[in-house]
Amino acid sequence: STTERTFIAIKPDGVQRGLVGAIISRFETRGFKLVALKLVTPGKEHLEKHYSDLSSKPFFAGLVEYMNSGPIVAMVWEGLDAVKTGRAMLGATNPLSSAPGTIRGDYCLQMGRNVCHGSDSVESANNEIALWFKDEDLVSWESAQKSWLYE
Ligand code: YYY
Ligand code: MG
Repeated sequence: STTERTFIAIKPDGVQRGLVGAIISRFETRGFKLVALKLVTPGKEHLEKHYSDLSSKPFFAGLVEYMNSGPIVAMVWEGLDAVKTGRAMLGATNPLSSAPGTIRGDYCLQMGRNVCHGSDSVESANNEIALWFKDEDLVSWESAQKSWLYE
């Protein structure tokens, strides 16, 4: 649906490496509509919740430490098939397997420094959006591009 929403986050390495503009630009120019955006350091507990399904993995502690190492740009993007398309734009989890032209395939090398997060299903998108944003932070607006993006 054209109103599907996904949660996209630029991780601390993406912010530190000056990739905020480039990553936002990809979602903007693809045609997705920005619904919410903030720069945050949400803390360890919040990040453990965000990755709670990975809590038993050996890399979990390192992952949370990395995510807690600096500011994160948290965003909600809306548009046709936003979750699956967002994942395709990110590329594979391991940047060495990400195709050139994807965010991870263009901007990073190692799994533990893969610059960007994107929801992996509509259900997890809804959970992540609710974890990172209050309802009133989600802005309702109509893009002037709508009729040029959708028939
Ligand atoms: O959704 P995605 O970020 O592509 O991968 P997940 O399986 O959800 O893992 C989240 C995060 O954990 C991943 O972006 C890097 C890190 N990670 C890791 O460091 N080592 C692994 N073997 C798997 C994932
Ligand atoms: Mg994931």
